[in-house]
Amino acid sequence: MNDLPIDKDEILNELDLIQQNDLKYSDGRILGSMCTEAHPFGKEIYIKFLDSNLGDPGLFKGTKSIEDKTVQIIGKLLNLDKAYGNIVTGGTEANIMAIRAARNHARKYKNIKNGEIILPRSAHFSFKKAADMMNLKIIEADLDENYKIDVESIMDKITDNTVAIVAIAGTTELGLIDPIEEISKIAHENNIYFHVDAAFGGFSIPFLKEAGHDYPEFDFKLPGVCSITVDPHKMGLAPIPAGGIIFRKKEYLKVMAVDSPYLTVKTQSTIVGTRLGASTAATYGLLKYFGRKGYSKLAGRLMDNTYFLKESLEKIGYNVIVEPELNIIAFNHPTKSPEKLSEELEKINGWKVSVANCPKAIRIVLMNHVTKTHLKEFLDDLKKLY
Ligand code: 0PR
Repeated sequence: MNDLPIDKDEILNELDLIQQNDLKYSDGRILGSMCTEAHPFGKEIYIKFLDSNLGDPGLFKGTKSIEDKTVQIIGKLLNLDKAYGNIVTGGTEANIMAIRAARNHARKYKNIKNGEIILPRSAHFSFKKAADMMNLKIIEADLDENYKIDVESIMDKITDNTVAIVAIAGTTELGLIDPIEEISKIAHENNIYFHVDAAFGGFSIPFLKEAGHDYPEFDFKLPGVCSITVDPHKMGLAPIPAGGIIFRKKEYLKVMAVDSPYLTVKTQSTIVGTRLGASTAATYGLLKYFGRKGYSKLAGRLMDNTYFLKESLEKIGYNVIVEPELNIIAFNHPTKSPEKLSEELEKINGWKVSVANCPKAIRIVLMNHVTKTHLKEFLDDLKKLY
C-alpha cells in the first residue's frame, strides 16, 4: 500500500487502463453469459441506494419496504398472492436459502438428520455448494432423451431421508423446462419440499406466456411448489447482484432464522448479513418502468433472435441439439469438437462462446446485448469455419 495519498486522476487513469482488459457486453462478443448490461435506469437508481444496508432493516425502513414490495410483485408474477422471501446476491444464494429452508424444515418436522436432495445432472452447480455446506447427500435424478428430468426416476429415488426435490425452469446449459407439474404432484403427495430453480426462466416464462407462447405451468399455481429462485440480474436487466428467492410460506423463513439481538430487527434468515439495497431498489424501479408489456416485448424479441440463429445455423449445416424453449441454443459442427470450434471462434473474431457439458456442445445465450447485427457477423464466421 502506498504511504502518501495519490491524486484521484492518477488512480482513475490506472483503473481505466486496467478496465480495458475487461470485455464489454456492448461489443456483442459475449455469447455465453446469462448476465447482461444493466438497464441505464437501473444504474441510475442503484447509485442513489448505494449506502442502504438491508442487513439492518430498522435503519433503512424505506429500502426494506422496497424489498418487501419487490418480493410481492415477483410473487404475484409467479402466481402467489402473499409471498415471503428476499432479493439476494444471485441465483446461488437463492438456491442455498431454499435448500437451507428445506433441510431445516425436514429437521424440525420430520426429524431427518442425514438428508438427501434429489436433483438432475442439469442442475446448476450452486446446489453442490448448498449440499456441501449443509451436509446433504445429492441423489441424481435421471435425464430423459430430451435432457429433462425423468419423472419416474424421481419416484425411485425418494427415501425417508429426502428433504427436497429440485427441478429447473430454464436449465443453465440448454434453457429447458423440466416437467414441473408432474414433479410437483409427486412432491405434494409425498409431503416433500419442492424447489424450482427459475433463476433464468422466471423472468421470461410468465411474460412469454402473455405474449402467446405455450409453456407448461412451472410456478406457485402448482400446489407442490414451495419456493422459486428468480433472478432480476439475468433476464430482468437489473444491475448485479440481484437474485430472488420466493417462498410460499413464512414458515420456511422462520425455520432458518437466527437471532440478531443487537440489530434493529431481532432475527435474520438470509445467508448474507450486511447486504446492499441498491440492486433491490433498481429491480423495483425496473419492474415498474418495464411493466408486463415491456418485459414481454424484451423476452419476445430475444426469442425471435433465438429462432433466427437456430434456422440460420441449420441452413449452414450445424446440428442444433434441442428445440430451444428459452433464449439459449446449443449446437455442434458435424465433425469438429465444440472445444476446437470454440477456439477457432475466439481466434477469428474474439467470440466468447461457452461449451456445454451435457451434452457437449457450443452454447449461446441470446441476451439483450446480442443484437441481430452481431448474430449476422457470428453466422458469417461460422460459415467460414464450417
Ligand atoms: N440457477 C441457474 C439455472 C443458473 O443458470 C445460474 C447461473 C444460477 C442458478 C446461479 O446464479 P448466480 O450466478 O446468479 O449465482 N447461471 C450462469 C452460469 O453459471 C451464470 C453466469 C452468468 C455465468 C454470467 C457466466 C456469466 O458470464 O452459467
